[in-house]
Amino acid sequence: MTAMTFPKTPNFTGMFAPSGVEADVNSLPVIDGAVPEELDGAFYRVCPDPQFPPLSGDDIWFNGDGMITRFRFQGGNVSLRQKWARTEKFNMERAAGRALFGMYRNPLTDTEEAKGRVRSTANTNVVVHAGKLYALKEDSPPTLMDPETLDTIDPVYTFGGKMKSQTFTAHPKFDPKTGHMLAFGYAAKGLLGRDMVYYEIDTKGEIVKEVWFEIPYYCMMHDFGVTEDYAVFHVVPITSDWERLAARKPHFGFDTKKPVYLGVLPRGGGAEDLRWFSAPVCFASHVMNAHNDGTKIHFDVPMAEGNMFPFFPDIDDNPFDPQKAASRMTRWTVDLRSNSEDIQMEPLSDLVGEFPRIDDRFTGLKNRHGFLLVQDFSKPVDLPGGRSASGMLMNTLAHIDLETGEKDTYWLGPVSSLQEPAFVPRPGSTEEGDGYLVAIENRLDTQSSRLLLFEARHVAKGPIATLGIPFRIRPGLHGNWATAAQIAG
Ligand code: V55
Ligand code: FE
Repeated sequence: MTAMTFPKTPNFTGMFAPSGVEADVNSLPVIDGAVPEELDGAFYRVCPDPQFPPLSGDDIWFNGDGMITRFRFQGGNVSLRQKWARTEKFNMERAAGRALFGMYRNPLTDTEEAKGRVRSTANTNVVVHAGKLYALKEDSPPTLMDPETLDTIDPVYTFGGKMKSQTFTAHPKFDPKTGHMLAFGYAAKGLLGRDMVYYEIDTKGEIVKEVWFEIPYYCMMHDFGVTEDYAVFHVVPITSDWERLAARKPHFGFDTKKPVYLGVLPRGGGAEDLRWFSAPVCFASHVMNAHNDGTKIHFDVPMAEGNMFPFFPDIDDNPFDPQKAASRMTRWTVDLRSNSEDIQMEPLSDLVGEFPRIDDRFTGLKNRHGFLLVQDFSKPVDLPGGRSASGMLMNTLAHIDLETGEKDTYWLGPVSSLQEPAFVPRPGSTEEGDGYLVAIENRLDTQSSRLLLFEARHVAKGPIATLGIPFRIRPGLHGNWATAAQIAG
């Protein structure tokens, strides 16, 4: 293996410099406050962290190898374990001592050795279900890991061969009543295709429901919504085709000429029951929650007027517009009893933000408390250039009361950006929002990281515990809390 030189680009420098740290830390130092002793479980999260310099000169953040971090809470102590997911890509590249896979979701740019192999980086989300840790990338099957050791059990897990889809979403949901994992795959029969499949997976980890259907056009189906009775799929024109891949353009581009669709699939039904609604073009990716009131379906998303991803540019070369990229919580509503195909849209908050979360025990149910990372542009920034390397400075944590419209926010100061929080229920409680939010803070001035714990319904009072992390954690995507009992299976 030769020495590694990464590109000197924003994707590979500063907070985004590759980390490669695999670690075991017995006890994170408490800088301020205290961790409640009763918390017994772990916060799992993942970030892209490229093992090798890219084949293609530069590379987008979304293409790095999944590095998993586990913060284990027990008796007031928090330990840390961090390990790369051993995906097929990771193992092959480690053996070769260099990158073999090329651009994000473009197998035409792969080396001969990589052709036909699973391209997963497992870099988008980590969830615990049936005692197993799933590291997820939406272009591939899950990578199955041991939730204690973070050792990889199966780099390409297909539920014992029962999963016929080539892909599995990074945003599965958990039905709070049945404990089932609800998921889907898109481009399920092959890259760029319109085939989708919906899955329900029981508490033993077995696929118990499977519905195949087609979406109106190929696009990035990054997330979805579930309610007690329906699965809800939003089709937003972050799209692609083989010409783009052959031309080595970024896989996705935003097409303002296409409408947005919302597909509603009755969970008890089949593909013939799927109904599509539509609206003029807009951007929405993550789903806070959804619920149904009879045949009326409500779907809550951070929504922007235009493209939010500068690295997936407009397909007609319209310039990126930061104003139009500002997303605000919006409620989409459709009614299966109505003949109208329109999606009604109504604002829920004026805060500009993304990475929506809830008390996950209310997934699919009408929830009152929403949590969001917010960009508060009115606050000072004390950094060279005034921004983080990603261009997104999530300087504020917000709790939104969806019933009263009240907001409760905490500004982290002029040098900090927060990563996505996860909800931690208070042991013994069942009341919505009774618990904590855990999140990694990026300190952009010193390029260091801390772990923060907030009371979920009182974020304005600031963290109740601040813990030091002895090395820089790369900016991440998603994570989740699992109780000790859930980890044990
Ligand atoms: C996202 C992240 C991904 C991806 C597709 O919206 C969408 C986030 C980290 O990778 O492949
Ligand atoms: Fe996501």
